[in-house]
Amino acid sequence: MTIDLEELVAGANAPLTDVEMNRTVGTESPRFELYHFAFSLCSQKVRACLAEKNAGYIAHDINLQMPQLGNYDPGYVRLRLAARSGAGFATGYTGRSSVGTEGFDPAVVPTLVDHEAGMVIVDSVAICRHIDQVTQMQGALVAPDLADDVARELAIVDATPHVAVLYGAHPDMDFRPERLRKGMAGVHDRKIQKIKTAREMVLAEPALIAAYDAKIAKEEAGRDYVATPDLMRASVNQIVSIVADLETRFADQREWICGDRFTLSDVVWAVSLFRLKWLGMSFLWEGGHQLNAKSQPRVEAYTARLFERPAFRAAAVDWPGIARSDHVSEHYDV
Ligand SMILES: N[C@@H](CCC(=O)N[C@@H](CS)C(=O)NCC(=O)O)C(=O)O
Repeated sequence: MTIDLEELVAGANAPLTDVEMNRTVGTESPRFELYHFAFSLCSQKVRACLAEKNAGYIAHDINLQMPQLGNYDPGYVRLRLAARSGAGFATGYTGRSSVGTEGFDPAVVPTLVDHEAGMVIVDSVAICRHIDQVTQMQGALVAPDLADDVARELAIVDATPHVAVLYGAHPDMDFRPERLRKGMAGVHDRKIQKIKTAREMVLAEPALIAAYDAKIAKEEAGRDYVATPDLMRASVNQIVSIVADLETRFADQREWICGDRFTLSDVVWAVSLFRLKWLGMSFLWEGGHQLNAKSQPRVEAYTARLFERPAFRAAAVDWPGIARSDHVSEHYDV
């Protein structure tokens, strides 16, 4: 099927009229348009990658929380469907957001349009890889000799159940910031309501109806998942293990996760570890906690190196509109 990319982009951009929420980063007339959300983990990975590469782009902030349809808007979903690579729709829920394990979600951020290549790209890992390949501004984030190591780390971060610990509470202890805790009550039902509103607008388009129906099924599964104590307990335990394993890979005193060179793996680890700290999970490396006794000092030292990176800070700490958390207050300048 041939697609008219510019028409799809125009359709996605039509409701995005707020100047503050649609701004150009870096060069004028950049080749990329990024549809993202300030707080979204996957968006932060992509923004950090763009910043590491010093690449310009138009940043369309799709506010996932406002009463507007945002990421459920038919124009935006049509754009994402143009990138579908053959992966089936995600309809279940495991607390992760990897396309590899969950399937394709037609109504999430981020989405990248590369005007020069004439492509729509979805999935943060695929987007970062693409940006790295087509931009020459700065050094490669995936050097050929490190490709396997980088891929292994990207897969580990992708398989971390970040979504579970954002939307759901550990049954014995909700360590998340209070504001988030309150905001998440009933969130899946609110999302489903919005998706149904969007679905009503496209009854004559079977491809969109299928996309919205899959998304509704996924959100219903998500609602059940976060209400199941054993699943939530297992998600936290999984993250405890992932961080303990990470510690072992630093046994040889390496500076970055793949050795002495900073790679795309470090970009995504920074975003992941900061999110875990933001949520109140620094006990993962500090230890001495009811949910994790053992400290992981090499991971802690790694977080200090990562969180100081200017590109990371610009994308995931200082980017306007990111909700604040007392758990990371020492990382804010003001
Ligand atoms: N595998 C995708 C996952 C994207 C994803 O789950 N995005 C979340 C934010 S990090 C989202 O847009 N959620 C909004 C929703 O489900 O309504 C990626 O890495 O880009």
